[in-house]
Amino acid sequence: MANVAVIGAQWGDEGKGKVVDWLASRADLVVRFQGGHNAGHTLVVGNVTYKLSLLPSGVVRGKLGIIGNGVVLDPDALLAEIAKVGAQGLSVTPENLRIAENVPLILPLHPALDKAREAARGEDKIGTTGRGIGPAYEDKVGRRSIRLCDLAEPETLSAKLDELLLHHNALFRGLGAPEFEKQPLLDALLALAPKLLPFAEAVWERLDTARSEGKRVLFEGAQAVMLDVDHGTYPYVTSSNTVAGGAAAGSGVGPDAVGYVLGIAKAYTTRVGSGPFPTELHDETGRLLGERGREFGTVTGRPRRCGWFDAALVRQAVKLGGVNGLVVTKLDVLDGLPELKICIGYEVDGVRMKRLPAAQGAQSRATPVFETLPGWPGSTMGARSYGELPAEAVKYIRRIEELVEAPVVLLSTSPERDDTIMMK
Ligand code: 2SA
Ligand code: MG
Repeated sequence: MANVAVIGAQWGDEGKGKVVDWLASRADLVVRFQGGHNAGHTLVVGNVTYKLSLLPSGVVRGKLGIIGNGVVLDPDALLAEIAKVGAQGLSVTPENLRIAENVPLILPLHPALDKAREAARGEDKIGTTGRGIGPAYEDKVGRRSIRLCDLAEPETLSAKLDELLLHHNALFRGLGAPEFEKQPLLDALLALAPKLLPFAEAVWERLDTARSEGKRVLFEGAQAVMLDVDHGTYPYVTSSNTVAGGAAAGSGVGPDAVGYVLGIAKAYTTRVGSGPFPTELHDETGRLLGERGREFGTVTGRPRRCGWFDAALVRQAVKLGGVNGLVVTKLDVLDGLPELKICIGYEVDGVRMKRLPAAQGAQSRATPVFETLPGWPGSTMGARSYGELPAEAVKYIRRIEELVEAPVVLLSTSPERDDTIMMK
């Protein structure tokens, strides 16, 4: 089996956690390559539910978890998550978790700036998770980040903090928000050093060695292609590259290290936060999807917006993300609906388009062009074989395959790991 990358093919929360967990049993290492604790992966293992944000899902299955350099790491959030899963009986130590020494850190000033900016945007807010993800990536690209390895060099750390605060305090002053003092930040980071540095290493080297030994690597994406900073619904995106191409740069391997890209899509569409969502439903059906699908953010608890499956959007994600095969999740949420709509393209200012336009205004004016399919009676919940599916459900999946131009290789019919149907 080739090394697999798992990525979201919509706007996140497609059920990647379950699929990654399913694949983790076949891998030796599981690598997070972008995002941070804005991600929320729910894993149901027997009667234990793990809600992971930063930890690679593989640690739940006894695999080596790796946090790559493409992630932005909040040290307090990491230690809190380690303590939380520790209380559930899962011990996370440098034995089963390694962190790229060059990973940029999220400091308390990052969520403060994130929230101050969102407040200043008012109605136009992005709807971020408020975790400081965007400001932390800005500092990385602006060459100001404090990185994990800096904790081992107090003098470097001190000088870098001066530079960082020069930049940030000017922003805080502009936003009328409280400024940050250096000494408490420096003290906190030096206190974190002995807790974090034992996890730090050149993970690119470990991955290189692992690959030469024939070990299998699973790359675990967070968020989704339509939230990609380059290819998503900008500016309503997260600040990292969520496409599979990000796996290489975000962990320090060549592009050939990713052999197969698995895209995950819900049988309908959801989105949290602001931004365009052509197939969004503001009616009873939308509420029904949210209720049945328990559509609330894992991290922030925010209700998710719900709508019909957007095949034009997923097709775009398939192409941009390099998706080789698709997993469709939460099919059971559609059980019993009399008819189902699938978006096959958009109309923008009277012009038919097969893809979502790039410009912000045009995206917000894009109205969906629908095709209607019959629903199915009865339940697909927990189905474990193709034969258990109603004919209309099979037809729905087959039509999705045609429209998104990728095969549906797996179908997930409940949060339980074993309620999964292999389609090919
Ligand atoms: P940010 O915080 O800067 O990354 O926010 C920017 C946009 O990215 C969206 N975003 C997400 N969308 C869905 N799921 C995410 N993770 C959590 C989850 C969400 C939660 O898995 O449930 O708990 O609310 C996630 N993370 C970021 C975000 O909504 C903004 O649109
Ligand atoms: Mg999620």
